[in-house]
Amino acid sequence: MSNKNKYKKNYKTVIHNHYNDLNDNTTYILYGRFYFVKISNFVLVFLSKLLMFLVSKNLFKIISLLMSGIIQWLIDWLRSLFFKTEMELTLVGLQNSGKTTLVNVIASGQFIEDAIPTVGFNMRKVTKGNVTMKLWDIGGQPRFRSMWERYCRGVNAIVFVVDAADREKLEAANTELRNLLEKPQLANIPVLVLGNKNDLPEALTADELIEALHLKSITNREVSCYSISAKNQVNIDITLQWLIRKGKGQK
Ligand SMILES: Nc1nc2c(ncn2[C@@H]2O[C@H](COP(=O)(O)OP(=O)(O)OP(=O)(O)O)[C@@H](O)[C@H]2O)c(=O)[nH]1
Ligand SMILES: [Mg+2]
Repeated sequence: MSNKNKYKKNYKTVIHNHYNDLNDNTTYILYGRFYFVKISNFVLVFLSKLLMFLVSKNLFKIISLLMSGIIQWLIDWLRSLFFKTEMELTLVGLQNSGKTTLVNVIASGQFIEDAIPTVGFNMRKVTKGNVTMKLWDIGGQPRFRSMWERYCRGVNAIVFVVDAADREKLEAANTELRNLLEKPQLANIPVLVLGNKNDLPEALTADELIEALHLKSITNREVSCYSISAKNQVNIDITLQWLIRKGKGQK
């Protein structure tokens, strides 16, 4: 075979192979696209059918699940808010008025008959629901009264306990309350006056105590007054509600 013929044959073979390659690639690409479109169509149809099935069969379930999830989230959020509520309260008042007894009742619900006079102060942490209260119970004897102001600084509320049945000591209670409230460091701190021992017949009512202690003349802060009995646990619930409201910064 001459060189010319050899060249012609090789040239034909190259051209032929080239077309074959082209055809193979095109077929491959076409089939690839075809399967891709087929598969993706199949997946989409399958998913939409599955969704339709779930929605038609379990629509009520899905909605209730969603609702319960949202409600649970809301409850958790509110609970987390309340758990953060920590407050400090200071109980002051003349000796024998019932401060330590009241703290025991709030903490354990029990009346302890023979409470011993407090020397200095006691501190108790009490948790009620989602509120943690730090209760400073200060001795009421004259030698401890100079401490009252220091322990009342920065608290959420001052609880002034009065023996409502001990009429002879009312004037002294009035003087001590005035002395305390005129301290500039204690300005604006809300005060709850508790007329304790209302289980005794000679005890003053809340209105009588408001009158006797001239509470209506105190206008530069919030003052409330309840008649309670730590012994019989009378009005302890409204006392706690008042205190907890102060912890949450509510009026
Ligand atoms: N009848 C009656 N007695 C009470 C009541 N609360 C307290 N007492 C009595 O009053 C006395 C004095 O109670 P405390 O709790 O020690 O008084 P306090 O204010 O803490 O006294 P100091 O610590 O000295 O300041 C005790 O004998 C108690 O049993 C009450 O509601 N009714
Ligand atoms: Mg005491």
